[in-house]
Amino acid sequence: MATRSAIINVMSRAADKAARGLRRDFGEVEHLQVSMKGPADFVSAADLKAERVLREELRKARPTYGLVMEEGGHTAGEDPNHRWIVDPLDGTTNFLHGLPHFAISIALEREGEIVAGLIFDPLKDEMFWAEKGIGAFLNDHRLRVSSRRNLDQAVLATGFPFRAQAERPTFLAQLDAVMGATAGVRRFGSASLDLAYVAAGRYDGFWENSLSPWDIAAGILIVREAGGYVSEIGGGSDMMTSGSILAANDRLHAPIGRLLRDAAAR
Ligand code: 2AM
Ligand code: CA
Repeated sequence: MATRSAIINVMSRAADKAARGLRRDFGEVEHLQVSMKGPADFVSAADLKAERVLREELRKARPTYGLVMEEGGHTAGEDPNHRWIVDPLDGTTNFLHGLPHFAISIALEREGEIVAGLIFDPLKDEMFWAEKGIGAFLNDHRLRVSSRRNLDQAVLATGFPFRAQAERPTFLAQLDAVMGATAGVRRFGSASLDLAYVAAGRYDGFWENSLSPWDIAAGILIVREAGGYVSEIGGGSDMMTSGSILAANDRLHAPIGRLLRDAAAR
């Protein structure tokens, strides 16, 4: 059994509360598919509602901490050393389409370093969380990345580029290389859960470009605390700024990095 610290309790209570609304709203989405207006406005309202609940809960528990949220931007706190980095609904497109794969992601940054992370999939009731130096957990069980060492047996996750069309040729070259070298590639549409699944050993690795800090802040810590390696695809360590990320088990991180960089250089 894992003993949860005060800060993890704050994060899990906030996530639980926001999840109740998301679960209810997800149940409504399928009825809206047939309405005239369509579900997009409804989902954006659900997203904003979850964000409001998270802001209120986190503020109530730690009134001085700053907040960075996907929809609401940046709120400075009195305490310059602590801030929450929050994605209230990661996997919005899935939610909109009635695909049951999305999560709430909450990270706590202290003096520029992520010290706690939590990713909650409310439909599967899976709460992935980690604290720096303590370990990574799924609900009450400790997590460990996969021990697979052969690339040809590995299953990797990725995300398709959604912003710049210019990123597509490089991505397709990398996808082609990975398809030829591994047992398969998955694209589930929630970067936070992709990272959580690397930590859980479900995926052997994950790479994507152009992500935002709230997509990856919690996941980076959870993968590392589960014994995995995380870097930019190019090998650097500024994932939160560049949005480029490669996470994998300790054995496959280097060979996957080489494969992706070689493909991009071709
Ligand atoms: P979101 O659901 O919170 O938008 C999938 O590739 C990842 O990219 C998801 O974590 C998703 O987070 C993020 N993303 C951001 N903007 C996106 C967009 N316009 N289309 C698809 N995914 C987007
Ligand atoms: Ca997101």
